[in-house]
Amino acid sequence: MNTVSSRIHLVKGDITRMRVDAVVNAANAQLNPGGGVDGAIHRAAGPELFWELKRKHTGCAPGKAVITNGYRLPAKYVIHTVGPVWKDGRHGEDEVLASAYRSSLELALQHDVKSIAFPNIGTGVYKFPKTRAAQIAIETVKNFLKETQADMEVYFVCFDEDNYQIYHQLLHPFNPN
Ligand code: AR6
Repeated sequence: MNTVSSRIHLVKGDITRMRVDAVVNAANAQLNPGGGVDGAIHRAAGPELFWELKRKHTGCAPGKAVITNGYRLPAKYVIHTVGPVWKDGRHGEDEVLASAYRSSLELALQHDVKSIAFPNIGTGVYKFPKTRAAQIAIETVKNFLKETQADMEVYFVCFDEDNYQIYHQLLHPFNPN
């Protein structure tokens, strides 16, 4: 079994292009198509994604996750999770963000997902501070892989340069860019 760190990968780019078993979507609690990564995933997957979501779910609470097919995406599944709307950090935002990552990983494991790609949940429209979000994301994924010994490759896909630099610092502190 590989070490936990060797199963965590950093990618800069567009998550809709990822050839993985599952991509994670940063959705809203109504599961309505929005902007950011959510809009990109819906556009790339096609309308069937929205129809399946609406057929099966009325919504998704912050910190929880639901799964659909990936349709026109290279990924077999989309796992839709809802991050916290940032207020001031004293309204349970950290816990909800950790729970969004954890719920997504649990759902992935139940569906025998061997590779999963995460966007930087909460750090766009929902305004979660990027460094704090990255620390929570990495810690939650590491703990999950350690605890479950899941045979899963995890990709952090950073779309913006700021997030990419932050993740690079945290994951590869001794490698210059
Ligand atoms: N691939 C990977 N990451 C992306 C892409 C992409 N194609 N496009 C944007 N990002 P956001 P949130 C990054 O706003 O903060 C939506 O309207 C982006 O750079 O998508 O959780 C939903 O419907 C940022 O780092 O999600 C909700 O209403 C990250 O994705 C709300 O936004 C997350 O930014 C959720 O807000």
